[in-house]
Amino acid sequence: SAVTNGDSKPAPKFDPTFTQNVINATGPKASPRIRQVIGSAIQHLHDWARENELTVDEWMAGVELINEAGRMSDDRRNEGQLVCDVLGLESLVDEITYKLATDASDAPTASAILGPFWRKDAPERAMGDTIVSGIENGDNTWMHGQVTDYLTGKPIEGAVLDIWHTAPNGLYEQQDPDQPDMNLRGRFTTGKDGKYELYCLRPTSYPIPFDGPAGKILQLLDRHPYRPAHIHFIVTAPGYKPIVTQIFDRRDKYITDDAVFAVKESLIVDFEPLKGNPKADFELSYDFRLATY
Ligand code: MBD
Ligand code: FE
Repeated sequence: SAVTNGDSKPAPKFDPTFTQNVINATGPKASPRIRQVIGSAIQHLHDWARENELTVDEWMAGVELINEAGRMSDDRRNEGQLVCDVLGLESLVDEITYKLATDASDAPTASAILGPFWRKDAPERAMGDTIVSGIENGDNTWMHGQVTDYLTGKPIEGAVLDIWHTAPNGLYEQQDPDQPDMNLRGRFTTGKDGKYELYCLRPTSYPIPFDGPAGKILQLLDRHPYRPAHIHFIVTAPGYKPIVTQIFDRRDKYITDDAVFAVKESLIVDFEPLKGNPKADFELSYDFRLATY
């Protein structure tokens, strides 16, 4: 019978063997993981199309969106990743990959998504240095803490803290021609005591780029593009599992409404007013706990 979307017509029946034929086309040399993951993706995609009676026009609109994400992407903008972020997919795979990290206080520091704005080769800076340059209107913050082994509590020497965050105008330096190259980024290496200290800004909430496909999805879903104020970190140390994470400002109005669903309770921090330090108006104390392999 004809396929229609009419309310009074019975739901269309589709040939149930079609999807199995597509999956069975997989050849013998496909690796077991590829066979499993892509076979499953085919099954879910087909079920999704059938359940929603997806039309050719709707499917093509999705294809255009994917193509546009590809066209927009370069080494400064990863639109494909941003599309995944607004759909919650990067946060979900983070959770799946790092399920060992829990919110318990004696667990390793929880992970959070990398996001599209990390850059390799951030400048190596001396302990106690600032990552801020050329910004007059920021809330300077003294950030400090210790990197420890989460089981023994022992300080970790030679841990590298790679940090990055946005300027008060809501832009990472690579999005903003007015910021110096590598502004608000740096790498700091701990000494014997595992301690670190640096100067950064108290960040502000900011809208993720919404002039492309990710923004289009937000608009179609009647959603806002804001992320709560956050600072990104990758913490690495010889013999330890690297941690990719972010910390979030408790007082931010988007703390319970992150456009990319990355906030975890143990990653929420308090910026405390700081007196008597000419270099900063806020203090932030945060420790990182790493697990061995
Ligand atoms: C960001 O700044 C970010 O950190 C993530 C995860 C996604 C989009 C923009
Ligand atoms: Fe970010």
